[in-house]
Amino acid sequence: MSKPVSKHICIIGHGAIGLLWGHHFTAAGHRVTFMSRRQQLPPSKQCFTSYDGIESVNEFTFSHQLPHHCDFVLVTTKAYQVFDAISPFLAKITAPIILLHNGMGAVEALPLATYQQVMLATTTHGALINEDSLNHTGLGNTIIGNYQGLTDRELEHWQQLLGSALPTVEVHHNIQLPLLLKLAINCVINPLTAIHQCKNGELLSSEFDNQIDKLIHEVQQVISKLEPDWPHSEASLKQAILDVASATANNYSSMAQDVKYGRTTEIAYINGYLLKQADKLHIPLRETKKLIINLSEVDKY
Ligand code: KPL
Repeated sequence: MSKPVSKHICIIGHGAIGLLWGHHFTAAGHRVTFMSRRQQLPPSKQCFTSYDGIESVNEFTFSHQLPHHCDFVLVTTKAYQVFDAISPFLAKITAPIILLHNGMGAVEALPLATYQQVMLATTTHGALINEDSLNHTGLGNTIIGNYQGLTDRELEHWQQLLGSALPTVEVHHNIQLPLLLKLAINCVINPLTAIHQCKNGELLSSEFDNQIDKLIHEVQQVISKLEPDWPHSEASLKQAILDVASATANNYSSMAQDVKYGRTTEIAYINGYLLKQADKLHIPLRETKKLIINLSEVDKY
């Protein structure tokens, strides 16, 4: 197969997932500029340990400015940073934008122009920043879909480009479905592991069973009303959530880590998003509210 033509990719957000894509794009022959809001920009040479344990060093441009030309913009900040990270530049972005973060609701707040092409994405790849190196800790799959302005052909083009750098990549014709499934998983695993400061796998113990069932009931009530094509029952949703807890049993969820290190959590865009939708539908969510109060984040959304 012929090598894809080299692209210039702008990545906003140089956390673990942004760097993971950056290293894979560079290895696939593309040029990567990271936009950073840090006063002191990171060093251009960045170390990477692949999933197979192969170490390499890749060279990136870190900049405070949007590059003059780029082929697409990948946004990998936390959900609550999306607005501040992208809206100052939004009017200048003519390339397609891909938003890749946990939680939902960030894109709706962006002042997008009608001509702008926007994709939403979700990934199950795992990556960890370890001292000065980025480790690819779990192989996964990325799903992309249209938010506005892209045809199926264009989606397949971006699927091909992304997938040739970091496989596997799928296109979903109703991206809301995979995003809502990820939201449901995060609504259960993230706050429980954050409150109990435990690994994802510890949620498989029977002591959490009752609370997990109550949360799933609430999640299912809301999502099944939001999305007419939602394919899950409470039982299949529970299975999906327990499968992720078991596949990531030895990991601490992103929210457990955010709480541990005193960082803002994404709860406003995860359980908070669910609660906002439930309020609109007049569905009371007692367990979800308790979790939010417990994490003392209630007034952040
Ligand atoms: O997405 C996750 C996270 O940690 O944010 C998983 C691992 C799926 C747990 O909900």
